[in-house]
Amino acid sequence: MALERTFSMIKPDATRRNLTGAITRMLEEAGLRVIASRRVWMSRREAEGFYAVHKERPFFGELVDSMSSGPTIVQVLEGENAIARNREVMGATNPASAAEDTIRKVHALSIGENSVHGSDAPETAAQEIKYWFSDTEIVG
Ligand code: IDP
Repeated sequence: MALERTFSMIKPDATRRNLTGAITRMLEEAGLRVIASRRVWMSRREAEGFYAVHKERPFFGELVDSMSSGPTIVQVLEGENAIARNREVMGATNPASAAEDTIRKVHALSIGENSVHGSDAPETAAQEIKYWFSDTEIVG
């Protein structure tokens, strides 16, 4: 399969606990290459825009609060089958159900503070990359 790109975030619960390196290493060991990376403290408005698809969900307010509570690392990852591979190494949304050795099993605190985000499909990956990065910031 050709190289694919996906969008990833290391969330504030993880940067607060100084896990940026540990999580990036797990992504790299899964065969993913960081081809763009930036540290941002997103505003509530940016978090609301990024997660607009969830705006009717009961946890939306909590999600926006948490994502704007501290620094996030936004990244573009590249690799074979990168979208599925990233979802696999992230583990299930709820860390209690995540498989052994996944990022969420090892590091996440709860279903809300679950340490990482990863795009779930090619269309969302393209949209999410564009939300945070210009073409010149991505160096493959
Ligand atoms: P995903 O991040 O595994 O793709 P989604 O269902 O798309 O999961 O949810 C987006 C994010 O919203 C989750 O990563 C998590 O931070 C938060 N979230 C999802 N479900 C809940 C919940 O029941 N309570 C609190 N936060 C939640």
